[in-house]
Amino acid sequence: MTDDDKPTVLGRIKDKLVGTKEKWAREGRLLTGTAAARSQRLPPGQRLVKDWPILDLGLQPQTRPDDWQLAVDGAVRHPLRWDWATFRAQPSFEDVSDIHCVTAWSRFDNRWAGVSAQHLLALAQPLPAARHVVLHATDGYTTNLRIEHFAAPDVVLAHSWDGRPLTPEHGGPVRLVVPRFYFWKSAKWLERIEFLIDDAPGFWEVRGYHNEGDPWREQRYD
Ligand SMILES: Nc1nc2c(c(=O)[nH]1)N[C@H]1C(S)=C(S)[C@@H](COP(=O)(O)O)O[C@H]1N2
Ligand SMILES: [Mo]
Repeated sequence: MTDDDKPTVLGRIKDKLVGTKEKWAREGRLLTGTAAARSQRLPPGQRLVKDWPILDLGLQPQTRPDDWQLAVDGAVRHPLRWDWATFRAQPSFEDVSDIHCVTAWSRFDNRWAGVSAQHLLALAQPLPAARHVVLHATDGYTTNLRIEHFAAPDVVLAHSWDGRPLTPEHGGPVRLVVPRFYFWKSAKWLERIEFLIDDAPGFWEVRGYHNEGDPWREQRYD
């Protein structure tokens, strides 16, 4: 293949990894068949890790902060376009939360710093009819959330983890963090937040994964 063929982003992803994860969804792998109260810190079927695994489609964009932009558009009164300086000029927000990946690892006490989703919502002002959000990432990945879940007080557009800039492999310069759901909802390399009236399932949601992804209800697959 020559460079001129310009393979699409999704044509270069780890096909094997994607196939394996689709198979897990079909088989219902890891399901314990139990739900748990959120007061149980470790959701059913999860095991605690101390390191921080890296999971993605095999493309790790290396965007320098100076080249990064975030678009906020769709069903909003005030579309936004933030470059790095504008992003960093927003009120800063910190939150400590747990990670729960659908492949069964959980990691407690991650200290995120960035801009809160609530601040972004206050500026962008979604239209009353807007019910859904799609997160778009530089590697071609997408994932969807209901607007009220995006609006939760612990959702952060994170630029730092444990006091250090987010590394490229973990989604820097900016990733989303949505602690309430499995970690696939937390889009790395965030570049666009699209507000929608109708739902639009994302990369894993159209490949057998649950539309909502609540770990305590074991919403791994659809
Ligand atoms: N842009 C993008 N975001 C993504 C993914 C991805 O492939 N691309 N993978 C998701 C999945 S399945 C997980 S578990 C987490 C992994 O984040 P980490 O590599 O920082 O642990 O990122 C999520 N966000
Ligand atoms: Mo994941």
